[in-house]
Amino acid sequence: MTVINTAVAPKPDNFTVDPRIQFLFAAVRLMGSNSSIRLQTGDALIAVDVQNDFLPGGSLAVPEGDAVVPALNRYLAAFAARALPVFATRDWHPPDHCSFKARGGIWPAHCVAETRGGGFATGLALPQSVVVISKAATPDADAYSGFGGTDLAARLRSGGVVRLFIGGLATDYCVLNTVKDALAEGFAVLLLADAIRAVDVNAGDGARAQDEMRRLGARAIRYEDLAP
Ligand code: VGL
Ligand code: ZN
Repeated sequence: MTVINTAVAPKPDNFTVDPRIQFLFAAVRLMGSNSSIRLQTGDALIAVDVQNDFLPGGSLAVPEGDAVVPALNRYLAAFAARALPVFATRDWHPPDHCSFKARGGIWPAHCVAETRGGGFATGLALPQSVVVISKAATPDADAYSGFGGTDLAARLRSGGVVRLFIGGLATDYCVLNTVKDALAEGFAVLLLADAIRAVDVNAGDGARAQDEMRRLGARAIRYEDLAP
């Protein structure tokens, strides 16, 4: 009878990782959750509706809406360093817009064209080359999406853009609808999870919007996920 005393088995010379642990590492890599993102030609940033009326003190203030400004500025610096294109959408309503309460809509008057409330947030570091996309600029049409009634898709395609980094305001309205249209138009979408804020008319609207965007194929990232 042979007795193997495992308690005194010698330590192997070459340390090897348990294959079960190796499998776990491989699975996490395949999930893609920890792979860093390298900015490259074909990428564009879209800053959605970062306008004064959506910031604290504005007529349709988004809670913590001002937090997207420094958050977006980090991404804007990364795009500027690589000379990659930046687009900024804006709600650009006439004074008698159909979405306003005075006309039976659900919102207070906001982002009226050529007013301070419609202006981009002071401190948002948009490059000189930014392409501004104005939307919902006629009395009887509303558009939460930057693609709604604009030439955004055509401009992106003619610029060779295939992947969009999207952040701004508000998660549960214009970001949500811009992301959905971007995916439907065939763009890859990276949702800037640290550079969005929600109106949250109903508690949880922002979280549900994020879930929906991910379910439809957007990947939620944070600035730290960018390769240096
Ligand atoms: C928006 C409400 C009304 C937005 C625009 O930019 O998310 N929200 N108009
Ligand atoms: Zn609006």
